[in-house]
Amino acid sequence: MVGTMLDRFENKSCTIWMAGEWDGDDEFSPDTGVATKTRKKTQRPKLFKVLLLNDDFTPMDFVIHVLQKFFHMTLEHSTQVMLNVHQQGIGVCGVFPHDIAETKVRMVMDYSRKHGHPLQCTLEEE
Ligand code: TYC
Repeated sequence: MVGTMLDRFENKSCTIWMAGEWDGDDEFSPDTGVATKTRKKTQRPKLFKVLLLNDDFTPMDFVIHVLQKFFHMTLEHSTQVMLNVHQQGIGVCGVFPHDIAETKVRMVMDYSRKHGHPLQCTLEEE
């Protein structure tokens, strides 16, 4: 007999039923109980650029400060990024999964409003 089934073992005091299968030579192989279900590989999360927009009113020093505070940039790097946004109109502060990018945008916007500056920050899928 071949196939998955329950086998019955008798001993003096009870009957034990085991899950397993019979092979062609009348050998019974009990199930080991180890789950072997295959799973899909985890997918990489979509990434989003956090963008800073230029305006005519936000002080350069404040933009540099924001880049250091929220994007952990050095003074040199934050100055470069700020000047790039100032000249090109837009620039990337960093690339993150969606929830982190969204949080960064909200924190930069809230902080800028709190300090009375119109600095704009947004996100865009990579
Ligand atoms: N253009 C601003 C100024 O001349 C400086 C600035 C740079 C503002 C980058 C916003 O994202 C910005 N004071």
